[in-house]
Amino acid sequence: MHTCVFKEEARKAYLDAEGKVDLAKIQARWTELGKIKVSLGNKYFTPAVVEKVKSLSDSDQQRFLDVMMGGLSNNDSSVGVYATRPEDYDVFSFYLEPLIREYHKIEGQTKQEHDWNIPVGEYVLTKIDSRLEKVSMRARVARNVKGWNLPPSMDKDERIRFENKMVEVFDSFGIQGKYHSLTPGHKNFITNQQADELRNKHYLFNDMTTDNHLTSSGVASDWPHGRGIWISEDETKMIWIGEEDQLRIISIVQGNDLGKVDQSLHELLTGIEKSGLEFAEHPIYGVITTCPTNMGTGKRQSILGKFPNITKGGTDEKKLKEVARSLGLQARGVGGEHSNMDKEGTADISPSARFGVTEAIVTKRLYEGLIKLYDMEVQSAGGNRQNCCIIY
Ligand code: CIR
Repeated sequence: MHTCVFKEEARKAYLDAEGKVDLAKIQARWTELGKIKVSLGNKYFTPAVVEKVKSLSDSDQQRFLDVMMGGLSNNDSSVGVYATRPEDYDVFSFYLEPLIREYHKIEGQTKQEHDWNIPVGEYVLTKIDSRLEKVSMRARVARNVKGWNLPPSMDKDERIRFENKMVEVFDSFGIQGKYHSLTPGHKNFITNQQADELRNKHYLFNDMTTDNHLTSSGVASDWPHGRGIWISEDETKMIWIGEEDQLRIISIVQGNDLGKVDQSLHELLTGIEKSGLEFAEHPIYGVITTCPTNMGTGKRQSILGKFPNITKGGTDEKKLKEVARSLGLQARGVGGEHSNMDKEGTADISPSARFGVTEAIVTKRLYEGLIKLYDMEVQSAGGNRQNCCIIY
């Protein structure tokens, strides 16, 4: 079985005998990785960046190494960097800014705007196909709270303090629900079996120590301390604590009106904000997230659909991914970003853009993309499509 390496161990390969950051060792590893796959973190580790890093303090150099640990430790990284604290986006802007601009295709002066004005009754899936009556619709936003380190550099104590701070919020923010903690000894602790039940319902995130991107970067350190999930009484609103971001705020609605998911999500988000928590926000990039790919709105909105014809019975998921990409959408298996599709071609479809679009535009893009995608599914079925949707 593939074993994952944790940050403290993995980073030793890039230190000198005195424990200081050794830029030559980092350069050698990026060169080696360049023969396998060039991540953005690799591409932007230029001679000018190296010179700049040399002028940083020892502790900032250690931080800089931490930012790159995910990329240095994984042959399959496409991005290869994670922020370790909100300030990294400014302190290391000489490295991260061009990388973010390339990933999000940002040209010229851009500033992230927010707009939660999303109509109910407009983006209705039954308008696309009357059988899309009850569809599993989800939206989530990634959030981190001002004044706290991001998950890659939280220590165990900070993770536990953050979890307890959130429990206070849940006790007072006015939406009925229950918190389930994975932290041993926590008053809301749940057993592994209970956690697996929540995973089977696709509510709770997976054991993070099985993903080398998360372990090597420090995101998964101290697992399972400071991790958990709050679930509303009606099981339509959820909040993850301590995954890739400090908070993932989620709404799940079974239905056909995309605007209703946003309404539910926004209600949850504003409930948290009213409790006095201030989210980390960058003046240009919008919400601050651990992975630069989520910067902007931090919003990911999806539906679960079946595409047995485009995928030829689930055997050609590449085709669905390609078609989706051409429409500005991403298609994933139901078990997360790197999971496979089943024989009915069940896929989670979401717009790819995070930055430079508002929350409202994300919903509009999902709806407009789905019109085209379902049209292509019908065409692939020779005009007679059977399956259409799936409920989770
Ligand atoms: C990579 O660089 O490929 C991984 N760190 C994953 C990047 C995609 N973003 C994400 O999972 N949030």
